[in-house]
Amino acid sequence: MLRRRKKSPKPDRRPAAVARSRRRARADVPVPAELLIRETGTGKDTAKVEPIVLVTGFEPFGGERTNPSWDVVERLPARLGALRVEKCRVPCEFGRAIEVVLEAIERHHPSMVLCLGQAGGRARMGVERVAINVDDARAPDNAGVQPIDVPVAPGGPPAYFATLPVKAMVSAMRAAGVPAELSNSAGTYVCNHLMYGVLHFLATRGRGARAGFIHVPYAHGQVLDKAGIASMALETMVDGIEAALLAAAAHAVDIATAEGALS
Ligand code: PCA
Repeated sequence: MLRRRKKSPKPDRRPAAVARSRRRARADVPVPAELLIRETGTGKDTAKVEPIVLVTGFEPFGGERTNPSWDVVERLPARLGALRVEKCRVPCEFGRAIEVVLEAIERHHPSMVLCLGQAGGRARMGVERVAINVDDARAPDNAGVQPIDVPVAPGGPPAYFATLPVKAMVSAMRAAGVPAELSNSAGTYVCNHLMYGVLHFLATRGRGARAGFIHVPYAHGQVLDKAGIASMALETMVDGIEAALLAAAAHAVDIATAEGALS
């Protein structure tokens, strides 16, 4: 039988920081940045700490050896104007893609989230306006899963609009000399799935962070064996994303330019 140890007076097991917190606060000691409420881009009265943007890109899929969405993210600087840039590489897998990005959101507490994905065949940078609540995969994802007509979030709203200023971002990319367009469909594959998942999470538990999605064309190196297919230089895409991020940080409210589509 196990013998009970004699009880000795309880030691103070609180972590040192907690134990110390009994001390009176001193007015001249600054509050550590990580304890301040982060700037959300919406209020004037939030503490002035460096705003953080989380930018994500996907791993290769569909037989490609690279994915320009991640190649662009890798090339972004760690700082952009007043923004601190955090990066996250996302698996091209239904479910797991959302999990990985939500983990990164919990880790970095960004005020903006911009996800990038490859849209092979498109000629311009495409800022997505809307994500819809359906997975309808034309091909299996990188885990071999192929959902057909399954909701991203059962019981969730049919769609979410991007909460970043999509038109200001398109216009800033063009001003930087980068071909860009507003897109009204992110498709029904893993990119739409991720965009919907992130917007759904932020709408329900987001502390005011804004989010959006940009589809990028193939990089030049991907079309060497593909005739008649559009591509863009990675450096041009990087210029575009930098311009889009700065525009997003500068516009709490979107601009009202005519970007509508006829069909
Ligand atoms: N593009 C795919 C998924 C991953 C990516 O980069 C899409 O458009 O859904």
